[in-house]
Amino acid sequence: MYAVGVLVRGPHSVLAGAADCWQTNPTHMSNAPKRKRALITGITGQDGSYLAELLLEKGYQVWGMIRRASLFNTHRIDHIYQTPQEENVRLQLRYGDLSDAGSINAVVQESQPDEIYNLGAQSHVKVSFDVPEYTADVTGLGTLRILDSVRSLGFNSRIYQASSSELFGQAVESPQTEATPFNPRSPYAAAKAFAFHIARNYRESYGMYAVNGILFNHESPRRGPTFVTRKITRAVAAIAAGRQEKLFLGNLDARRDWGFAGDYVRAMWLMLQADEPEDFVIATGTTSSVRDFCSLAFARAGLRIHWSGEGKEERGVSADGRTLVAVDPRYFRPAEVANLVGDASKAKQKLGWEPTVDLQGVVNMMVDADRQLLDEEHGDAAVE
Ligand code: NAP
Ligand code: F7E
Repeated sequence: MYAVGVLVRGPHSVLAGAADCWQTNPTHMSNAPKRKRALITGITGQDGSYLAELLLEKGYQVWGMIRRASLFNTHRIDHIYQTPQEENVRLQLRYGDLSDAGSINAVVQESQPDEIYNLGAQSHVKVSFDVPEYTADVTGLGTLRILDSVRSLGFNSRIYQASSSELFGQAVESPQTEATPFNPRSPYAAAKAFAFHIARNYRESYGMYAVNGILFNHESPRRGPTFVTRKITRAVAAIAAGRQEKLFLGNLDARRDWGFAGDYVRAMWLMLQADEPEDFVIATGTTSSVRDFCSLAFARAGLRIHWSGEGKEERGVSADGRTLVAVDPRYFRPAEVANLVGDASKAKQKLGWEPTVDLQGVVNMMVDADRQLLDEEHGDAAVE
């Protein structure tokens, strides 16, 4: 195994918020309090990177499990990365894979975490139709491997499971709460349903502190480029710069409750600080269509679009008559989730959690970041 470390810089100073994470350690030789230790799977992903920043700010010792790739896949955490030769290393990375129980056991054993955030997953809904068995293995069974590793090692680690609003699928009520029945519509959602229930089962069977955060869609400039919001904001940046002609999308009618990822990782942390292990819905409470998101994103770049036509013939057209958005059925899904909107009242009441960024704020942040990125790159912003 290889180890890398981190020197926390700027706003992520080791001094910032450190008081949040000290704990006494009765087994420790000295009387000095020790730092809390957190293990994050999926640390190289959107949420993992924001969560790592948050925990470092709070003074944690952070361990991240990363998987081997043929190219560097740590760009989202490069700004908090430093070599293991530095002093006071606070972030350590270990190779591992959610499909490999041995590697999970090794990193859990070595890090002895107070808290585990299981964010690793094959997280793309449409791709899960292409690789259903792999998705079930990593996104579903991977969660069981984490839980059983902690159980068999006899650790008291608190475990956060990244559950998803996709569990509600073709939702039977609106808005969705912790009590809304699940109705998964994809291999991804089915895998997350297994993960949800096995986390709850380990909590009930073995008294483990394992909780599900049922998070609705959350976005940021670090969102993967094939999720619809980022696909749109990258295309808007490229079109506004004259580097791309049009954007092809799938179902423009789909409605989602979009929040900001930075707000949502704060909720994950709060869930593991509660007195009792409980599951929570995390959402903004407003829903908008893909079409709405598009209109807002183009407007942010100074391009007003109007919509004409219906179904596969629908177009987003600029004031000067150019088609900037067209529908390509290749992006339709075998089964679609039409409309999601969450009610996060329980999180507000019990955790004091509320979102700080609304949809317009998310759109502005993402469009501005992608335009700046394009300016800096002076390169080609090829959009999938
Ligand atoms: P993401 O950007 O796709 O990140 C997924 C992470 O999982 C990446 O670090 C990825 O590594 C890692 N991973 C993938 N396969 C793995 C494997 N076999 N073994 C170990 N790690 C693996 O996802 P995200 O948006 O940050 O979401 C975080 C979690 O929350 C996921 O579980 C997702 O399903 C769930 N969730 C997300 C949302 C949302 O709106 N973002 C909402 C609800 C739930 P690479 O970097 O190497 O690919
Ligand atoms: O799709 C529609 C698409 O891929 C949103 C993941 O983080 O959130 C995410 O899953 C909607 C869908 O996210 C395109 O059909 C239209 O209705 O951005 P998405 P998702 O499927 O909601 C949940 C909560 C998770 O847990 C997941 O991990 O947008 N849509 N046209 C499109 N979607 C994509 N990707 N690309 C299109 O061209």
